[in-house]
Amino acid sequence: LPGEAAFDYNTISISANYLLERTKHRPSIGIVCGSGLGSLVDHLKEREAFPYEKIPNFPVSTVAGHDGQVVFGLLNGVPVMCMKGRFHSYEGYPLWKTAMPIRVMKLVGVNSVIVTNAAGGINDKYHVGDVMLIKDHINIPGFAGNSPLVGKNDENFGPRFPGMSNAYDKQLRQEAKNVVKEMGIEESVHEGVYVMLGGPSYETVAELRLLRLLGADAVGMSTVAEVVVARHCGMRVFAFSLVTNKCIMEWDSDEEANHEEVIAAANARKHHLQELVGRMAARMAQ
Ligand code: R1P
Repeated sequence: LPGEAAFDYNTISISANYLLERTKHRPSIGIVCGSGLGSLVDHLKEREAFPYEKIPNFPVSTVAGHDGQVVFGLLNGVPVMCMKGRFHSYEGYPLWKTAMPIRVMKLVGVNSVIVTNAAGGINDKYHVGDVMLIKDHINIPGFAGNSPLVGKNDENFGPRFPGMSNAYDKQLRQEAKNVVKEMGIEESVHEGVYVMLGGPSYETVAELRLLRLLGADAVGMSTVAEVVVARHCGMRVFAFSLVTNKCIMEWDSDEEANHEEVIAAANARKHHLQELVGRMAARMAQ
């Protein structure tokens, strides 16, 4: 329920301990897979998967393209903990619950996260299949007092008033630009600002024009709550959006955004993204 109080440290420890007792891996890197991006973690070695339904206190995934498993394994030899399926507030979850897996990651021992999403491209230089390294976000639900940190602050995780001006680690963004160069995909990679809306309806043309005026380059319905919670508990964050559709910025267009095109675009780019994530995980582990 939207007003429900966030789980406390002990309740989240129960979820983390369930996993720690069952996996041999001890990852310091967490990965959140966006819509259609679950295949990012399909090639892990020594893979161990735990369905969300089995993990105590865990929410369940209800959206197509989000499987619903915590997956541990080795990515380029680096132990990682992955959310193959994320939660969104439009599924009926309060924001703290959509971001709760980040706290579970923290208690498992994760200190850096890679957060991915499928997003609509607002910036007219962006094309379907492009990647946007996220350099900042605009937290629209936060403007109205809807934050995953609302409620009693748990000092075990972090301070009452966490800073957000360096939410997207500068050094990791620089590393990502180096990786992108090595991969030879600079032409289709940008750096920009992600804006979060509640969804689940896609944006109107007037809303998209407003978001463009505000300085947003890509729009989606996730990521920000996870990043706020990760920063609150002191994790380093690297995040990117895959542009899965171009936002319709003109009135009376015959086109309309749909989730099928989002999944298809994600699927088409999965190999590049697997490589990007793999190379970043290797660098983040150093
Ligand atoms: C819309 O097609 C869905 O795709 C994106 C939006 O946020 C929305 O949930 O999913 P992820 O942000 O989980 O990638």
